[in-house]
Amino acid sequence: MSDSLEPDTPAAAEAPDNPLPLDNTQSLDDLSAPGVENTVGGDALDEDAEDSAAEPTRQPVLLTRRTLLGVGGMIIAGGTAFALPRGRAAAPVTVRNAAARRAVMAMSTPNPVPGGSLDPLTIPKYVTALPRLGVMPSTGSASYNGAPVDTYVIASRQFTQQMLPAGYPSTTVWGYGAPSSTGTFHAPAFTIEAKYGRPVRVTWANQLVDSSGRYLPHLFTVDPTLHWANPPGGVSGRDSHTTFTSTPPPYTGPVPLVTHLHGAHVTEESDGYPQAWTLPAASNIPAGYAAVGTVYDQYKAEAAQRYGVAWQPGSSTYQYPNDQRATAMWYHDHALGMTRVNVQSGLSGFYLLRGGPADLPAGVLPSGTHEIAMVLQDRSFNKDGSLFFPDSRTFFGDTTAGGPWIPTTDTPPYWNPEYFANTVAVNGALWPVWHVARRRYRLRVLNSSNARTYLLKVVTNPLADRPASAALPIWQIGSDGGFLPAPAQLDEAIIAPAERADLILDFTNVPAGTQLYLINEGPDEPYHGGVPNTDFMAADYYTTGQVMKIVVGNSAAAIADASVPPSQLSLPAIAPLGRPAQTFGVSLNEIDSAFYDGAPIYGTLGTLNADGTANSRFWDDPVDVKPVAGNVVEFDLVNFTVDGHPIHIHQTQFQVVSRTGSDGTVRPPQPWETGTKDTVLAFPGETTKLRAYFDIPGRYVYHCHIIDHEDNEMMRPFDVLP
Ligand SMILES: [Cu+2]
Repeated sequence: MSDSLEPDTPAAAEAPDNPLPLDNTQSLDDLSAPGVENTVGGDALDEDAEDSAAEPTRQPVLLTRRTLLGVGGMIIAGGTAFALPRGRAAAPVTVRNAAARRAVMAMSTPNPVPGGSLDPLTIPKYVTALPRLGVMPSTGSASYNGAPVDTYVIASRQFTQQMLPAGYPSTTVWGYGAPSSTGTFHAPAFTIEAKYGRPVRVTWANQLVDSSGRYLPHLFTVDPTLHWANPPGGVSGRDSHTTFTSTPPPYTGPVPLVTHLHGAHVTEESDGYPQAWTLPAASNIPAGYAAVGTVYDQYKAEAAQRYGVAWQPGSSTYQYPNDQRATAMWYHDHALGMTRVNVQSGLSGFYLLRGGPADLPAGVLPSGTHEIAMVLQDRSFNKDGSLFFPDSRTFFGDTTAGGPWIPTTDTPPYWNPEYFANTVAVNGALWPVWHVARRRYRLRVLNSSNARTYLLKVVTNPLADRPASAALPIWQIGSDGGFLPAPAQLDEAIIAPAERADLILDFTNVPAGTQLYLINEGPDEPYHGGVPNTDFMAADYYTTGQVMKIVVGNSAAAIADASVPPSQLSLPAIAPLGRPAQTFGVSLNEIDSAFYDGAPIYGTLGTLNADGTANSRFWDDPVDVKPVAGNVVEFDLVNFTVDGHPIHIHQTQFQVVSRTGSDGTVRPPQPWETGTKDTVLAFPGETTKLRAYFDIPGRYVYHCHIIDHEDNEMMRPFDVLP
């Protein structure tokens, strides 16, 4: 299906240069040339040269979450509610003692995270040209309140795609596309291009059926012991937690889907509520199964009343007003208890909103072929090309192998607390190579990974010890909710799951022929802040520590670039939200098994008691967050766990006010967090303060965007009151 993708340049038949042994063809002198004035720390580059020449395989071996679970883990187990002194859970899980760390650094070897049967170290890197995601075709227009609306029909289907390099087997994925044009099906999906002030209406169709119209089972192992969509529960038991008398097999029935547009300002029936799912309109849905989620019919009626649309079986028609700041949103599946497996299968794509008062005039930023959307996803593979996903909790390594599980213990048999894969795909291609000209580019980056936070840096040597020296600054000009108030010049862009980063890379003064690498210094575990190899072990240098190669055009011809240099950009102002009329305290909690020491069995978003202790709340507990429409609302997210959690709130784009450490130190938001956001990293032991404004009454959700957490109780509904 990738034939409709145009590579950024003709598939540059470049020799594989898997950096084993080290690819160090680029002369460091080239980058010390006067042209690269923004290079950070020229002397540090020399350090890298020494490092890479002397001991190119050096990599610290720190203990990871996998080996240290329980050291700083939650103490409470079993019960459905718990209380814990503030800060007690914040003990670091990683080795912070520099001497101890250096002592083990000599043991360096490639250390990919476990995955499928295909060894990631054998996959050649930088042989596939970076795919450019196409534009999702519209089906035309309709009228709403006398004004035009762009219409789309977008289906979810199963198909094969070349994710591994040419010569390897293709991969069966799920993805979105336009049924009128089968070449548009791709994982990640083609981009919806939306215009400010012009609504978009999408009919989202679940077409996970075979050629005979019979439903397709999931690509991955679905755990029926979570609080999940549960179609076999029927109308009375859907969207519930089932009680089992023996450990059930995985669910292999028809798959519920519901699409959420992440970041959208939208009415409730079009938000993709986790219980608004539908099964495909398959010919063989088993008798007694619920075909739709609990609120599907209610929202179907609301959509008919509000927008005059009639939902057909197996689909939902949503309308997006596009009355918010220009930004990069993204659409993905959000079905209750199944989001992690549905998104890992490939169901995500960009939605770019342009124009309006919060956009820049045409020509100011690089555009057209010089603006490129990049979806980052970690994936593991089997030798037959299939995607790997854990089929047992045993994979996580923190329990007795093989169980016992629910109902003998409290531990789900298949769900894993966080999924980290061992390769990095950009726009569906593993470790691509991006050919650029000597000019500026605008990168719209989305982290659509299950649990992985990326710390992106441009370097000359992909195996340089971490933290590596940046060879080129990254200018971040926007985040989740649109442009920042001012450009931020960074060595490293930090992008948590579901976050977006609007970046400018300027190759104008980089010598032709230069080879650069986009690396990832984030951890192969949840990111809880800090410095690579001091506070956590950086991702494996040989696999998930690398993202993409960048080759700067060897043509001497200068390419006309009329875009404004990032340091001179003037970005649209953001009015700060005023004093809050309501405040909500939210506790972030992780509950461990009573049977397996330090083994998490779910996370929760709870309330705070007057004494600062936490109460877990579960998906179906009564709603306790009730902002009134028109109010500015403050959230205090108090993280009682050992992990950083990217917390996402629907309907709104909020402002990050501050983070308060367990020692009482208050920090302002990072420069790249000073715009409006819909997802924020809440670090361990800290209180993250947000201000949000809601103006659409209805039921929405807030949740952790480590989607493995979200799927297992770390999500709550909230009600915006009229
Ligand atoms: Cu989480």
